[in-house]
Amino acid sequence: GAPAAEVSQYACQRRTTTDNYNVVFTDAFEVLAECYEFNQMDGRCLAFRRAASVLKSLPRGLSSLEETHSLPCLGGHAKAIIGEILQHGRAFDVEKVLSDERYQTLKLFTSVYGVGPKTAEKWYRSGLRSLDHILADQSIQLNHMQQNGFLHYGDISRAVSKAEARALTKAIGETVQAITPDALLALTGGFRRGKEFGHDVDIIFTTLELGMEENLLLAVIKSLEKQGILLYCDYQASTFDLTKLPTHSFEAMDHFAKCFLILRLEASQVEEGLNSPVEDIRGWRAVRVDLVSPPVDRYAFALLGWTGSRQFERDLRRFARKERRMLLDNHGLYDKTKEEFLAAGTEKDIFDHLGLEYMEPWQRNA
Ligand code: 8DG
Ligand code: MN
Ligand code: MN
Repeated sequence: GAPAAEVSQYACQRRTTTDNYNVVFTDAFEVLAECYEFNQMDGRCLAFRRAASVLKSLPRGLSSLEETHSLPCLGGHAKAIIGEILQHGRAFDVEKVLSDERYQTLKLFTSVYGVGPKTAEKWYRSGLRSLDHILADQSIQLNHMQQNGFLHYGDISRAVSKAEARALTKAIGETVQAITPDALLALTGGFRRGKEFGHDVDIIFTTLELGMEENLLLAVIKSLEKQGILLYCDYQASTFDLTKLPTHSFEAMDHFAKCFLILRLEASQVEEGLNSPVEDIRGWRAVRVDLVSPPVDRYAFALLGWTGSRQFERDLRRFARKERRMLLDNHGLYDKTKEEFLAAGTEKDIFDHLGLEYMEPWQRNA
């Protein structure tokens, strides 16, 4: 057949759907990336995340090591892992990590909402090995987020289904509409990319009237509380500064008004029932929900940023900086050559400014 087209080193130039034909390899790479993350080896961690991302974009599964020669972002270690898996069905380094007590424990501890690698490490060092150990330890002071992480552990460690995400989008949409009838709202994050399951539900909304967006978010939170479905709320007021240039970092969280919530979802709200027979009998489940409310003139940038994937966003920013001398983040796009901000009303405008072919949300699963 025709020679395969060259694969770009940038995820924003690779159309990546949710169909991953190389899941045996990418799962192995994710384990190693996570292990390096726990050991604060950020370079190696990113290298394996990049390698996984490249394989996710391929139209078929790798069947020989030769096929990797033309691919970008695959180092010697990654190729060795691929070779081992092709030959034996598994790789020694990956097996070693998976059976490592430290890795297993840090993975368990960070599965609690509000517990990051640093806290997990601290607990591990003090000899703790299970969630029961932590709850029983009188000397540990859990913060509010972690308390709720433990309280709702069973529910929020279980995947959220598309039907559940749709039900919550409808509920939030109606709440927003009751306050501001002409608001803009979209389901974003992994579900906008077409994923069947996610770890949370990400929703973006704003007012058509500039400057009213933060009030809307506050009113929505108040309403959710009144409806009796707000189980936990971490509200972060806007720290957005119009005059600031986009950050040089590829990872930056944004400065928009947002909140990280745990909401109560009733089984009766979900057409296909809850994603668990146990919760379905109970009649409700807890779900992690993120809401973000950017000013309307930044809506396109925020929507693009919150749609992800993280690897796709990272490479959009890297591409902008390295190939276009532009700075991109969730707030805007700055052209360093022209020394001016480039406005955008849609995501397509941003791809156009960057001279990139448009990628649909479902092609951004890098
Ligand atoms: P998942 O929930 O299905 O596991 O995957 P996801 O939807 O892709 O991941 P996510 O962790 O919910 O993040 C969705 C996008 O939101 C991701 O591209 C990162 C982006 N994001 C920002 N700013 C912020 C922020 O301040 N906090 C959080 N939590 N996410 C943010 O752009
Ligand atoms: Mn999400
Ligand atoms: Mn999220």
